[in-house]
Amino acid sequence: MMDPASIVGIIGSVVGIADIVTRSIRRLSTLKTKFRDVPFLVTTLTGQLCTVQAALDQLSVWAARDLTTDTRYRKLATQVGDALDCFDPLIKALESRLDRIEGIGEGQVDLSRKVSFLWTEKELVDYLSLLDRQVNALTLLLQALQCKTFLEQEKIITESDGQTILRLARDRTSSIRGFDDTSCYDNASLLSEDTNALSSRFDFDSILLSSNIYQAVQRSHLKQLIRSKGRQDENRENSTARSHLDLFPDSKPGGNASEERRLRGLRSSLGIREPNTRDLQHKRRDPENAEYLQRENGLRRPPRPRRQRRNIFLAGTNNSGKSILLKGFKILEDGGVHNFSPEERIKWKDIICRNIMDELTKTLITMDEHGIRLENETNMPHAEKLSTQSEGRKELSLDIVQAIEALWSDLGVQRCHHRRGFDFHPDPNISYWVNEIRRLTAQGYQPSLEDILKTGLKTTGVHRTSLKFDGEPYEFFEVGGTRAERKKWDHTMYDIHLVFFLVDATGYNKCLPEDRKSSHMLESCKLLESLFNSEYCESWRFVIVFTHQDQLYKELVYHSPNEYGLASDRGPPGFPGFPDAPYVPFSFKDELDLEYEYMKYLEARFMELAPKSKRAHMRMVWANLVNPKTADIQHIFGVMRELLSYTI
Ligand SMILES: Nc1nc2c(ncn2[C@@H]2O[C@H](COP(=O)(O)OP(=O)(O)O)[C@@H](O)[C@H]2O)c(=O)[nH]1
Ligand SMILES: [Mg+2]
Repeated sequence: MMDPASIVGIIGSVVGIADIVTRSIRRLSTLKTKFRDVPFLVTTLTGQLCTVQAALDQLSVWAARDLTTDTRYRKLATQVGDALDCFDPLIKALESRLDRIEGIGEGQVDLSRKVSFLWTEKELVDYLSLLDRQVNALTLLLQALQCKTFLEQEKIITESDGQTILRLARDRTSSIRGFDDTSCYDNASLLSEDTNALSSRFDFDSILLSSNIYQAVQRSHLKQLIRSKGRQDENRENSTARSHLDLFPDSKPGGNASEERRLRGLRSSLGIREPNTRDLQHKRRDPENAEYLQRENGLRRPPRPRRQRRNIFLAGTNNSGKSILLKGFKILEDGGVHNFSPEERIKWKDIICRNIMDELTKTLITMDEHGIRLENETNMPHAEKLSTQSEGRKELSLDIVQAIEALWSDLGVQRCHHRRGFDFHPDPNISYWVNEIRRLTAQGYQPSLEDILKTGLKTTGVHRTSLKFDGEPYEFFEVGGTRAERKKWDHTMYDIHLVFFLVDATGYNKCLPEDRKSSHMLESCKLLESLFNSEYCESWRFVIVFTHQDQLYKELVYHSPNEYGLASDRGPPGFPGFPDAPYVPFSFKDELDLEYEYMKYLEARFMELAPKSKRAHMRMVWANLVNPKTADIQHIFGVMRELLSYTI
């Protein structure tokens, strides 16, 4: 039984049976080739399995991503988890039946009776019905994963069609278990009475056929069948002889390599696309992977001359994560780790040490301003030392390290840190730094990539960075985000293909450093609006990246985005940052709801800012930019690639 709250578990579990699906297609085709009077339903079953294969192909791209930390996918898992619980036993049931039929010796039974031994025709209809329901749920999951926004995802899942698909998939659990049970081989039929009504009886006919993804998959499957039929007509004679050799692995000597060759031959004769693991790994980077969205959005994709340089602009208010995103891209670049050579990493060491001292000093000043006292009086000399002796230092001496550790464990400092609010927002990564401080001060310390990602450095002016991905050149424009800096943006914006607009998702509770009365979040909204009004906007695609996702839940609990929210007793009343954020009732059922509601709201809010004509060329992504393990940067890169593959 899979973990119902893990999308990774669901995807992993269904993708894990891809091999069985491929094998089953091959074995069913063997049956079809050998017996002319094989029921038509076996062809239908093969077709349905090809659809499954196409869906699994797409899902395996998602399996490569770490989705464990993403609220959207955790929520999705709870919605579709049960419905897909039966997918695995259903496919395995087919395999065990096929094992059984192949286990019967040639002389023991008339070959044509093998097929009916596999299943009676009625049973086959029932099996197809069950498979359809699971495939519907699978397709729905795929569709939901591809959604650009929370709103779209929720719409797909909660609309009555989606609910019906999930309910039908869940309803048949016991029947599926019945198919998995070999004792029912001799039962006449488990469910059906009428096989003639095949094309009209399944719910998927009306529901699934209307979904874009299904239509896309089905179209491709039909094309394959037509191609395959053409080939079969041409080579009917040869094909029978060849298939006999190809499809019965035991009749030919050879190890895995020859088996694989045979499989390839089979797939190609069926018109089934060759699964290629390398291809799958790179699929997210491959513009071809955008086909679903392209079809869905009706976007055009003319042939694009390769190696045309793409200009990317990183926009957003100060501290929204622009520089961190660029660092992530540098790491991702072809041979990217070389962008951070040992010499360069050492340069970051001074910045890291300076940042930690500044952070603690800033906290002490804020405590002073708000009358928050140190809980432990013996820490007073430490505070004194840090305030007076850290000035201008780049290195962390042992006495400063001891002072920082003692102060960080003081309850007064902790209280101030958690009290952070509109006018005081410490570095979100400060607890990481204090915990790691001994490593940072050890002999020969060299900052890791994660250390570098977690280090902020104020940007001024406009910086161009040229990077290459798969040999294609990209030019990134990184800029300072304060109001004064934004005046310098203008002259770089005329030849831009894509704008990354970064928004600190926790910024509803932060002021701007240059104007302590203005909210970071509202400033982001205004800035995005002004970009949409720019004369050059016509040719820009937009990717809105909501950053600091790792901080979001904690922030929401401590400081609700509206005065009636969950933490109104702890957050500042009449909170100025985001006054019309949704009401989050105190008794939310699980912690995800709080975060989910907010994320949904934010997406809708930013989507509204975009002119309707721009929405098809706009994507929204949630990210934790500072943790290289979450693969969020790779995902953002994939989204960028996908958008750039469209002409606007
Ligand atoms: N925890 C966390 N910190 C982040 C994230 N994105 C950015 N930061 C931090 O936010 C600060 C500002 O980031 P930076 O890229 O310099 O912002 P910029 O002014 O837009 O260039 C840095 O201290 C980063 O470490 C994130 O997703 N999670
Ligand atoms: Mg910056």
